[in-house]
Amino acid sequence: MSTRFKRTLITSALPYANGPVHIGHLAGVYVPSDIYARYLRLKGEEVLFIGGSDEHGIPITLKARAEGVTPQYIVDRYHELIKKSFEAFGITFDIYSRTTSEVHRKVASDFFRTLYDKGEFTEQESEQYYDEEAKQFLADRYIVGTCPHCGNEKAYGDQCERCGTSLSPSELIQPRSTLSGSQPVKRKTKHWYLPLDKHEPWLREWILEEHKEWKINVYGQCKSWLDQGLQPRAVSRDLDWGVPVPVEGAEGKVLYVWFDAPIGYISNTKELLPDTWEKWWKEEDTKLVHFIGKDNIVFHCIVFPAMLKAEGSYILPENVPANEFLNLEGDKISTSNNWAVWLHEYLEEFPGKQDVLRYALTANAPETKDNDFTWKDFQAHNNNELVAVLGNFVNRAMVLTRNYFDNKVPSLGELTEYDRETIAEVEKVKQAVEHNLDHYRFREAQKEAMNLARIGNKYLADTEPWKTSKSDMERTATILNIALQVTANLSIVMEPFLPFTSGKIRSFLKAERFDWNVLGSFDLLPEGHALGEASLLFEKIEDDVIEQQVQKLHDTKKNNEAGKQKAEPVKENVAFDAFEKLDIRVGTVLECEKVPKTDKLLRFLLDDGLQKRTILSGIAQWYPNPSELIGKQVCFIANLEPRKMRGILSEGMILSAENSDGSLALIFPSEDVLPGSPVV
Ligand code: B3M
Ligand code: ZN
Repeated sequence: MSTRFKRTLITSALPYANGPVHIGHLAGVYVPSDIYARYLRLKGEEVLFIGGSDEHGIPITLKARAEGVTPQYIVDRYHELIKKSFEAFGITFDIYSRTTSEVHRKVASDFFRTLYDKGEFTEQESEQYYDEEAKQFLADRYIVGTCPHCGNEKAYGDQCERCGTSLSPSELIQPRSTLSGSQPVKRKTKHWYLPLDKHEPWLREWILEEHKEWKINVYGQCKSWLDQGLQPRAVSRDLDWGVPVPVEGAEGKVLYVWFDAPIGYISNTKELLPDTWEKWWKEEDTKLVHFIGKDNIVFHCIVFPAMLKAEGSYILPENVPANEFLNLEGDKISTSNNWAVWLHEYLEEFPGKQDVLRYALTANAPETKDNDFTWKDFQAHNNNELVAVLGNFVNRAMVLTRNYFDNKVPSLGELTEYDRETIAEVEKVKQAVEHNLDHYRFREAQKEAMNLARIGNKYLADTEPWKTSKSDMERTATILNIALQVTANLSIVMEPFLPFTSGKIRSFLKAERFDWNVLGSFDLLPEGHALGEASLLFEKIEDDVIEQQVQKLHDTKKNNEAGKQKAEPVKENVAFDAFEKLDIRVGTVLECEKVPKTDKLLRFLLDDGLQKRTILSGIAQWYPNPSELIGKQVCFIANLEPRKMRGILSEGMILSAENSDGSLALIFPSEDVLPGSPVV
């Protein structure tokens, strides 16, 4: 650590509590931040590692709506699940809290108020879509309509998922609210903005000049944002889920989720250390490091620093080592398509194998470009590296010592030239690992750590203690002493990467945890020290296990696609005569047109076999050219109590089939029949 800093505050992105966490989260953010925290702690440095769930924002309200439950119910469920998964993978947060906590509400609210009182916000009125039926403003995700680029009728107000174009709601053709289905109207609303344009000059200097050492992907993204010119950003929203805007006249408005979420790092620190949290956030000798994924770069490098600067008493991040994305078997990980390896499922299916996943993810970490996780690759890392190199070496050192030296550390005799070379190589590992970890190159660091096991393996293969034991026990003792010291070194160097394995090695050696500083030493285990019981560190993963996982992935995706179309449960049985009471018939469409001043209603005039009958049907949005229906035959309920809608008497109901997305399709008989024919 350079002399400027006395302590390190590590934060890792707060995952949205709207679903479980998957390998992409682990690879991109939580494993690297945990490696870093463990490494610094082992070095004896003062470290704080902050995590938590992000429990506000639209995706959570959408999920709640889809399930018919409250947002609180959703976040309670996923916060617990996420927290447990992280614990199981050995992510050593000092605190894992949540943005619905009381502390957070207050810290975020006060933060806003401070900026407000200092005049750091601008106020702007803008027009936003409003749903008059649901009586609320609509977030972009709550509006769907036809994509102006590809014609997809289910494009969202912020993006078309078919062609990938970013949209604004006003670009959608025939926009409709997902809350009520009605056409939203524009309404004026007032919001508070953080004038990023005002902050641009110092941000340019701070990032582009003073932080040229940031990872190239991070620096590049910041530069491109800055070069495009920063715009004021709204920090409030019209929504009923979030931290209320603490200003008079702001009823119905909450802090924008990206305003309150990063403050979550501060509130979680405060929750953990109510008396001393400020030294972590406000003293210049704290090194603040944010671990995030690439989609969060602008918020952590530009928006949050601008908020901190505007507040005035906070330090700025020293580094933001953002990762790119991890794909899965060649495709983008997707929660909604269930194309993911979920951590809670992995834990059930591969009990005790947390380190294997940690290892495979770090070996393949998307540090400088997007990377792909494949199960084959996972198997190869396990079988060819963990089993064949690390596990094999430790096992040989242990078993040979048990066989030849009664499970006690044998004495070190005279060293050969080759022994000295080996020792020199081991000594170099520390520096190589440190150099990479200090530069947030976790993948390279792990490779260097693994190199230690390779050195050990090669040493045993070259010195062949099983042969020397036949003639020269003194030489054999030296060889195994060296091998055991390498094993002890492995327990140190692997601790940040493979904490469970490292603990096991220590238990084999009956050793306490060593400090990082002694890494590279050859006097870690004293002569005569009695060793513990050893077992295999890793086991081979067979092809069928891997094939099953790949199959499962494809199956769940398929089921999921089918699931989207899944039918409603069948209603309660009714007696036959209840059915017979309904008079369902076929009628021929004589006229069909949209009811003026409505969005949904079509007026049908049917020939019902006896007379002409008017029926209104709320299917206009799916039949944009109603006149094309003239001449078609439709099914209708003839004896439904007539009712008046929009001043027109509707005499019955026309039958349509409803799709899972709520769209409706008329039902036609498969061939023409006489008007008035009963449906039986
Ligand atoms: N919840 C977005 C994400 O999970 C967001 C991160 C917040 S970090 C303050 O990608
Ligand atoms: Zn499109």
